[in-house]
Amino acid sequence: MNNKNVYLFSLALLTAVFFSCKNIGSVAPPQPYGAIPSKPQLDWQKMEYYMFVHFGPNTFTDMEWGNGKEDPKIFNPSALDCRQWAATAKAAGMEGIIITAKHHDGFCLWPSKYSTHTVKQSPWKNGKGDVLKELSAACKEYGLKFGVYLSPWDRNHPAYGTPEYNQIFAKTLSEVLTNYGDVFEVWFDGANGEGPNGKRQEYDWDLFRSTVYKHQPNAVIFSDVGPGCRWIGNEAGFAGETNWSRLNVKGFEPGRSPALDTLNSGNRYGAAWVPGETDVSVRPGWFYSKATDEKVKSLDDLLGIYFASVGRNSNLLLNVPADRRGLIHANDSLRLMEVKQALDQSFDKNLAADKKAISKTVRGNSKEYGTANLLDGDSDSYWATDDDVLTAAVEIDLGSSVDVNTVVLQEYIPLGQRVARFNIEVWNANKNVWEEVAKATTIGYKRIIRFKTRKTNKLRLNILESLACPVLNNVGVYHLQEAYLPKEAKQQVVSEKGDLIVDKWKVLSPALSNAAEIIDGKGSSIAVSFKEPIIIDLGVENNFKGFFYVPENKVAAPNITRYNFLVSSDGKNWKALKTNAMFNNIRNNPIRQNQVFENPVKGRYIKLEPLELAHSSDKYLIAEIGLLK
Ligand code: FUL
Repeated sequence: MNNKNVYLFSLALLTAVFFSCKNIGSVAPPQPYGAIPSKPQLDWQKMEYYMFVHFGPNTFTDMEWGNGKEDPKIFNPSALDCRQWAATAKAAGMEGIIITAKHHDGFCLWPSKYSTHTVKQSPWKNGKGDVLKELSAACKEYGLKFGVYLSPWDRNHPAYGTPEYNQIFAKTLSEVLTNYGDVFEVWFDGANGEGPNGKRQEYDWDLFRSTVYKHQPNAVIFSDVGPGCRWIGNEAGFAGETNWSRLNVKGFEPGRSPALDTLNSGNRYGAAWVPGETDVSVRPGWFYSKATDEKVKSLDDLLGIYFASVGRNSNLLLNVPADRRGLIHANDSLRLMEVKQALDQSFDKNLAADKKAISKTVRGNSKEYGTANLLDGDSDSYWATDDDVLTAAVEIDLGSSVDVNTVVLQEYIPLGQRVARFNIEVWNANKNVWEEVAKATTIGYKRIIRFKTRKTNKLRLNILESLACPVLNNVGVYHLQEAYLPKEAKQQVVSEKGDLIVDKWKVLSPALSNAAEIIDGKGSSIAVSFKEPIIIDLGVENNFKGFFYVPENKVAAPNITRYNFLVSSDGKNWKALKTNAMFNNIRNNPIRQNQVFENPVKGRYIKLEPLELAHSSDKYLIAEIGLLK
């Protein structure tokens, strides 16, 4: 070998040694822990916030649940423009739109071959319109994902309640899933009531699910129990403080789900990955009604919902109903823009970005898993500890003393959800001590923790309990405006403009000492024996056009679902104004129910007889009853 060759040979040798050493030194990544998300579930989780649009015959009848007997002629939006919906969703910072392609009334927003109760039978666009076509095109144009809600419960279809209906529903699904491009989520409503022939359907869920995957293998299927994502257990907009993305689904079906608090919190050791989705409406009901134009949720309420859903490891599906014109009403879109602005202001500046994070526990002492990964804005790089290290601390040096009140944490969920308990401390430089400002349980894909504003130059995250070595990909530190911090809970006010004054009223039944509370205008409820009706003496004859019932504001509480309502002039002879009537969707969305009679009535005594409760019990709950002027 000449000198040059010796030189080259040594170089090659050195390089080989260098690379093999690096291999020896390289540290294996953590193994996945428990159930983990599929690729579509991961992509779905990153969407975080998207729009629900309830639209259909109910928009034109002010109903929450249509009975399927509505004349399709009532469906006639005067200025339908799905591009306006898409533009609104986009400007609101949302990632997609899910449309009620078919609600419980059975009406199809596309010209389905398998039904005679569709847009084709409506006067809209002379029966040539197709809302799904317009919306899917608009979503594409605005870079939004498109999703569909389909209710298997069909109060119109003549085959409903027979085995044949399952086949029809599968074909209906196929139409929706093959004609409008990619569908990111298929939303199966678990509600199951009687159809036109008085029978309930035994759903063939296996058939429905396989039909979805056949046509849209990447779709995430929503239902009470997944398999793609699960209902969060309420329609009020909050995930559990503890929220695991795992769930035990064996033995359950949509409509036959685990307990609501299980849906709300998931199962710590659940066998399947079924992350939560929080669905809630921007208005009190799911469908548009002029009566709720002034009842669009406040910015405070919506931020509360955002932090209790996206901030608690859940996606947020916010319903913004289209109105009778076929447009999103200005009151709703303005509020959405306020929310967007508040979120932008809040998360514009990460005080930890490019600052320093330090931990004594880094996996294999390797840079690959170092704390810098927490602050680099890259969701695929993460900090992890050694397999046997289940508690750990990370200190964030903010460089100088600044106001802080919010911390965003994210686990690297491709490897599962692990952290079960943690706290956050800030450094008190005057006292030379760490002080706890917040503690919580799960993190998951994203956790946002807000606390009272503190001035500090250092924060510490302590992982206090983890089911396997913690693996986090992001820590953000923020200073939100005081207005965006948590508020004290407000007392529920239940009276409204248009209610009759209760001055001379007397509760004759139930004979309970606290019975007067049901006409005091406050939200707290009393429990009444199922056998006892509500009877009220108005003192004098009154004219009224309807009544309202305020239930206990808790999902599946023993509120009244079916009732009779009667009126009398003498308290002896009663006339029924509503017989075996239903409070629609009161189980899942227990809000004030206004019931209007066919014609205005006159009377001095009113009676509400409960016939069925949302939850079997010998007592029912009532917060308030009153009359509509
Ligand atoms: C519920 C339905 O009964 C409501 O009408 C609404 O569509 C809500 C999103 O799901 O189960």
